[in-house]
Formats: sequence, C-alpha cells, structure tokens
Amino acid sequence: MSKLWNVAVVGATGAVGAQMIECLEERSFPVGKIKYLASARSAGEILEFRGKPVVVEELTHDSFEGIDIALFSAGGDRSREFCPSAARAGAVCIDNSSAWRMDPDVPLVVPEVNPLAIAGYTKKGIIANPNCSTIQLVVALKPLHDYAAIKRIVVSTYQAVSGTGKKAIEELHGQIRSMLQGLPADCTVYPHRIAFNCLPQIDSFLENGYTGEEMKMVNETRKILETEIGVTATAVRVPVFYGHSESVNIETVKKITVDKARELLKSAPGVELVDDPATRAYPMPIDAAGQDLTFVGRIREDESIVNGLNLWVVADNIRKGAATNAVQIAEILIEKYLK
Ligand code: 25A
Ligand code: L14
Repeated sequence: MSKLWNVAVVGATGAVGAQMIECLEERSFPVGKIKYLASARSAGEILEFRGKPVVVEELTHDSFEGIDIALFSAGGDRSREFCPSAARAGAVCIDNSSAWRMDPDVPLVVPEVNPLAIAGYTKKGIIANPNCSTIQLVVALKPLHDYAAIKRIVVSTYQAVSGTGKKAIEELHGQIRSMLQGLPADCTVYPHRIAFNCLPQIDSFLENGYTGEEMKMVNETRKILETEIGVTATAVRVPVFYGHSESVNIETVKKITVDKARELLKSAPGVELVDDPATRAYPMPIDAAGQDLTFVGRIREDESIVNGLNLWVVADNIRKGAATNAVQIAEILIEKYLK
C-alpha cells in the first residue's frame, strides 16, 4: 500500500475549510491522520471525515506535531502567525490567505499554469494559493499567452458572496428573505446591501484608488505568469452565491483569431470551452458551481485594436478558486517532492 499523509485543515469550520475536507474525500487523497483546527469558538464541534467523526481542536502553535501537510484557510492573520510554527514542526503549509503570496521565498501556484514553481516550497515550507479571481484568470489565459504573448490584460469581475465566507452567504440569504417580506435588510458583512445590488468594492481601498482585491489580481497574475504584463482590474461583488465571473480583454503581441483561441482552449488543462452563441451556450455561475473546471466562452476579437480578444471566464470560487487548487498542489507535492 502506498504511503499515507497526516493532514491538518486550519479553518475547518469555514466555507473554504469545509470544501477542502470535501475535496480530500472526493479526490481520494491518501490521508493517514486528519486534524481539524479552528478558533476556540469552534473547538469541540464534531465534523466528519470519510464518515468518521473528527473533533475540531483549537489552533495553537503546538497543533502541528506529526503533520505532513497543513491546509490553511482561516484568514491572513492566522496564516502569518501559524504557518511558520507549522513549517518548523515539519509540515508543508498550503495557504489560502493573502499573507504569503507576494513573498519572494514562497511559490504562488496554479497547477495547470506553473506547477514547477512548487519546488520553491523548501525555502519557507509554505506554498501560497492565489486569490480566487486570479486563479481562474490565469488558467484561461495561460494557453493564449504561450501562443500569442499577452501585452496587457483588462479584467472586470463579478464576484460571488461565498468568497467572503459563511457569514456573507448568510447575509445575502437573510437580505433576500427580508426584502421579499417588505422588511428592511440588515447589512453587517458588507458596507451596503448586496441583495439586488452590485458593489464596486471588494476588500479595502488603497492609496491609488484601487481595492486590495484589484491589486491582488495585478500583482499575483504577474508573479504566476512571470512577466511584467500590464494588468488593470475592477472587482465587483454581485448577488450570486457561488461562482465568480470575469469579463477579460487581452492585447497580444501576435495575432490570435477566435478560431485559434477556441482550439487552444479546447485542449487546455483545467478549461472547458462553452462558446456556442447559436445555442446560447456560454459560461454561467449556476453551471460552474460545484465544478472544478474553469469555463470560457463569449470569445470575440476586440475590433478596436490590432491584436485583441474578449472573453468571459467563470469558475467556482470556493472549489477551483480555493480548495481544489490547494488539494491539487498537495497532490503534486506528495507525488513529486515529499518522501
Ligand atoms: O484574511 P484573508 O486572507 O483575506 O481571509 C479572510 C476570510 O476569507 C475567507 C475565510 O473565511 C477567511 O476567514 N477566505 C480565505 N481564503 C479564501 C479564499 N481563497 C477565503 N474565501 C474564499 N477564497 P471562511 O469563512 O471561509 O473561514 C473562516 C475560518 O477561519 C477560522 N478562524 C477564524 N479565526 C480563527 C480561526 N481559526 C483558528 N484561529 C482563529 N483565531 C474560522 O473558524 C473558520 O473556520 P471559527 O471557529 O472562527 O468560526 C467557526 C464558525 O463561527 C462563525 N463565526 C465566525 N466569527 C464569529 C462567528 N461566530 C460568532 N462570532 C464571531 N465573531 C463562522 O461563521 C463559522 O461558521
Ligand atoms: O485574497 O471577499 O483570497 O471574495 C478571497 C475572497 C479575498 C477576499 C483572497 C472575497 C480573498 C475575497
């Protein structure tokens, strides 16, 4: 029998943590011992792994003895504080938060795009999972970039509330229920009502007028594609539960026709082409939810420039945008690097 690995899920009670557990189960990850960690608030709660009960423990600096792989999704502050302890105890951390992504000694990995970067994990014992919006963007653009060399990316996102976690999912449910009864909607997670609305703010505003989410897409895309490509982003929250959508415009060095783009995307890893205007087939969050692929459609030439293309890209933000990507990294790690 092949080797089994001891895995800790940090933030096991959250939206992403729960999906990480499900991905480990679905993908038959060779788990030996499993450990669920969260805040003191959730300690003692009983969750399951492969049908057996697992008690949630409080995350402490001593949580990682004997752990081989630690999947983190409990917010950036916890990752900053606890990834170094986990790494010291010998665990490789795969971190979903933004804490380590731009650290030059931490690889930022999307398995379909830059799997070889994983080798850099030895420097700090940490591998960063990119922002959800960045992951689906680079999965769709990598084959086009390899063929035609992208010079500039203009992206606008339409992001689901699940990205913010469980409380935001509950907030949208609650607001819809209240409004249908003619009652006022409570806003606690977001600064304005999200039900039947769009919020052009994700994360806080920075000095340059962009939001944190927008600048993550700029910086992380460049780090993953290893270029100084021009990237500009507008990130918008929409009243969707699961699945981020993106309107993407690219300018390339070499000409790329719609047919060529379709051909490249048809055989691209992790991509499903859904692009048949005649039958009104295009990617939508209701179809992407629960899936691990990145869906691409609405491919058109940008007729306002010489070499330009428009596309529409949709993926499940909690799966490919977070949990699935992290478990895929763990799969490569045990196959190629850990002994
Ligand atoms: O800082 P970042 O990187 O920007 O990330 C911020 C948040 O974004 C989500 C994730 O939320 C994270 O907290 N996130 C991160 N990466 C993401 C990605 N790639 C991402 N979302 C999408 N894509 P989440 O809801 O998914 O998960 C939160 C988890 O973190 C645990 N946690 C919080 N503080 C902790 C901690 N774990 C250890 N130590 C700490 N100090 C959290 O566990 C959850 O698992 P919990 O025990 O705090 O919460 C369990 C339940 O309690 C509810 N709850 C939360 N806060 C309160 C609360 N109840 C009462 N009072 C509160 N103040 C939660 O709803 C949960 O059900
Ligand atoms: O940086 O609120 O991965 O939708 C992902 C979810 C940032 C917030 C990250 C959201 C987070 C984002």
